[in-house]
Amino acid sequence: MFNVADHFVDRNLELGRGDRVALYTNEGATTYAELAALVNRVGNVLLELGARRGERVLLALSDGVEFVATWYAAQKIGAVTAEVYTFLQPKDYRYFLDYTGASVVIADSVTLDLLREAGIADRRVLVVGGIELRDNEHDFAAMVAQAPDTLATAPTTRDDIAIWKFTTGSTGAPKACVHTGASPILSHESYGVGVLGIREDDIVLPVPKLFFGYARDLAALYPFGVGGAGIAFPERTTADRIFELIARFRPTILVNVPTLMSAMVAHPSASTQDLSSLRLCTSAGEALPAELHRRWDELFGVEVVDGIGSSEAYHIYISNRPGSARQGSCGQVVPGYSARVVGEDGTEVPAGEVGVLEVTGGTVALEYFGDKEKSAATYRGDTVHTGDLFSRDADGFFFYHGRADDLLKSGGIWVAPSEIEHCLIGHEDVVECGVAGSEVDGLVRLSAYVILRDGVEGSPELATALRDFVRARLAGHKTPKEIRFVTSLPRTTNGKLDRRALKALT
Ligand code: 3SK
Repeated sequence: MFNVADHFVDRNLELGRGDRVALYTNEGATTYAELAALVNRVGNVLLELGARRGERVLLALSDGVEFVATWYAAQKIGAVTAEVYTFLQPKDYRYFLDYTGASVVIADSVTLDLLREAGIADRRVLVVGGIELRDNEHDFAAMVAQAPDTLATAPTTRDDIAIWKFTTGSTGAPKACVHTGASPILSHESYGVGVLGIREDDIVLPVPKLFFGYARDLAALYPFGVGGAGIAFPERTTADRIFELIARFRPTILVNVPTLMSAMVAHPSASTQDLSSLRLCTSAGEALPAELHRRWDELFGVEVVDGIGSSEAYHIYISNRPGSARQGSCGQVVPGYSARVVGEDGTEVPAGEVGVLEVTGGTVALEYFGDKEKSAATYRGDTVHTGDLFSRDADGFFFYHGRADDLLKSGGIWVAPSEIEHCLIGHEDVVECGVAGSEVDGLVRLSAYVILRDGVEGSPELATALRDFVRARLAGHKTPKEIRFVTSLPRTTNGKLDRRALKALT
């Protein structure tokens, strides 16, 4: 028998860790004993509502103890967890309701009205947060209070489908990468313990929300695998909020993304913040520009462990190692994985040459649910064809060169927009940027969309200075023709730059 909830929650009770804190939230601390009992109660409620082994349970829920307990409860009854962003439009929720076919949905005050608008009268909805309910809706607190706090684990195996992880959908509708329960357990061992050295005294603060697997696993699975703790907070993440949470909870690991790292570095109070509780900060989701990494090191002195992962491969498969991180590189292959950089003919290219990355490992998804063609093009057994352009040096360090399908031809030569973005972010006034190409008279014209540091005004002079900055550092054809100053950039629900939406702006 093999069950994710047994492994990450109940095992802590068997190991005598019942009184240790598993989760910190705005409401206080939850111990492993309290969490295990809550998981059992919620599991009984899910069964009462009709959720069954092998069926999807859809979580449209803000971060907090209810999210974590419901996620594990669904695992414990052998259901399949599928979680979505809480700030979607009704039409997006409609898509996820249809695609998952979930008969039980968990909602809260943020998502309930949007789900109602999407149409959930035919589903059973468990609602967190004391809201006036309709016939098919059930109050989480009331049902949980009357449910038994013991629950037998469903007799699942390593090969049972347990987790759906959604792709970000920047190129088409989001698809679910279908994973068995073995994926988080293998990734916890290889990346959580093997690379980060996660341990019992760690407290993990995630910057992205828990619906994003990168954050959920690092804050609510991998610490639990060693008796450590995570932090979950429902508010939108800002640099201010992260500084406040660091001061309040004194976390040891910050699970970060480059956009928030940039916002933290550019924050007016950055130089006076006390980040001394942190032993490391992970970066993933997008490539970390070397210049941002350098500025972070200079300002905060908290070691950054940059890596690359994906929903297709479950989690991070290439990463720097604490103590030997290289700025500008995503690091080396995580134990348990192998990676090849291949050319168009599918054979490995020599060190230093750019090709497409293929990753092999035991956590690679079985398929994209409902998409045979895309699955066949992406997965071959335990290998995933990532579509990411990489080179590898003689020491086995990998360097990101953008996505193969993002390349633009400027001046007749292929250009990766991410290279220009990483260059621009090196300018002291730039906090975030995105580069897109549009066709003008059959030629590609590069436009850079730039968010400036607080207090700096966009002007024609600054635009010229930014173009000169790029021209001085990269080949001439990589200099954007125009610079547009903006206050926000289109992002996918996982916070990645939405290149399709950016292109639509040009
Ligand atoms: O970057 C991603 O898409 C990702 C997805 C799942 C787990 C980890 C990461 C970094």
